[in-house]
Amino acid sequence: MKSLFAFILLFAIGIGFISSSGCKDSSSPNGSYSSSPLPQQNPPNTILIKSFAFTPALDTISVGTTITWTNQDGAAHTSTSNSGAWDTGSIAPGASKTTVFNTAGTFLYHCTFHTSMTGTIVVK
Ligand SMILES: [Cu+2]
Repeated sequence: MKSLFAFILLFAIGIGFISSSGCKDSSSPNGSYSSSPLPQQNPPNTILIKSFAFTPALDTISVGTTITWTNQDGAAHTSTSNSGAWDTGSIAPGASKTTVFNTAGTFLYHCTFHTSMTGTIVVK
């Protein structure tokens, strides 16, 4: 599942690269074109749990976004809202869980097993 996702991401980046190259070739002679922002290492709707940390620790998403929590650690973790808005329960090493954010706001969360692990989701 994880490798499939990485494949799709790389594929999407590849398509973007090819199409932007094509645009550049066929654009006006002055060569002015807007460059696209650098791709992030992982999509903003996926939060990696790695080395006892949430990455990105601060994520800004749109209302209705589904966040996938992917645990790449050797230990189980949770994503638990400080206000009780959600609780994934234990996410085993290598496993993923999802949470849908349908309410705008700023949400702080933590791991119930390791309370020093914290993160923030901003839903706009
Ligand atoms: Cu944890």
